[in-house]
Amino acid sequence: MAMKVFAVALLSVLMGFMVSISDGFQPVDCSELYKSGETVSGIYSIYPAGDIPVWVYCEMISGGKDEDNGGWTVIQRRMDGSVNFYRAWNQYKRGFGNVQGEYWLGLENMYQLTRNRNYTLRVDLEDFKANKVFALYSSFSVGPEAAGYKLHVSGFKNGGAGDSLSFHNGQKFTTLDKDQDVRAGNCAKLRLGAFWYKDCLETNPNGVYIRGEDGTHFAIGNVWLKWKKNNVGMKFICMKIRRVS
Ligand SMILES: [Ca+2]
Repeated sequence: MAMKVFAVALLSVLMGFMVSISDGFQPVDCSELYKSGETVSGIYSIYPAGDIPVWVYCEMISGGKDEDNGGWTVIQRRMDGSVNFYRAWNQYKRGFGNVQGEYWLGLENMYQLTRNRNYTLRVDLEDFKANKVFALYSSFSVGPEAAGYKLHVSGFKNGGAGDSLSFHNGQKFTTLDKDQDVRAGNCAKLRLGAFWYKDCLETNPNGVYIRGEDGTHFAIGNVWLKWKKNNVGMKFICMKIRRVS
């Protein structure tokens, strides 16, 4: 089963690659793929910065009014704890993980995507009791590395999750080996993740996959405080962006 899934994924990646070679189409993101007629969710190659392809998961499903149309580029996803997210700066800069499952797209890719284009951000959350909520932000961008890959997020619209991200607006990105937060210590080390930490957090999407409620340590899980307490880890958390046309 796993081999089959892998083979199908590999095939789809190769096909996507061949298609992009054969017709010269180099989509910047999943929004462009969607507009070009791709309506099946899955793995595609995009070109955030020109010629170098990057594999991403595209959510192409159009449906409910909250989803609007498809064309979402997944920039972060946790779903089973299979990938270690406690990583150093270069990993968070370049991206890591498995685009079929858990991954981080990379700060440089996020910067390249959003530097001259307008994006909406949607954060999907699910707890271990199958409750699903989301938060929408009408504007999302990441600044250049020279300025610390600052987060710019605004225009919150509630989908039941509450707003745990505006707290992080304007913050630089902090990893275990690069402290750019405003706390005396390093929030990545204190909260075992990497994020646009402040002092330190209202959400910790890249924290430890603690599988629900666990009060052993303070706020180290992949938590979202405006929905659940700081000791409740999400079953599913996904950050995805879509072009505003
Ligand atoms: Ca600090």
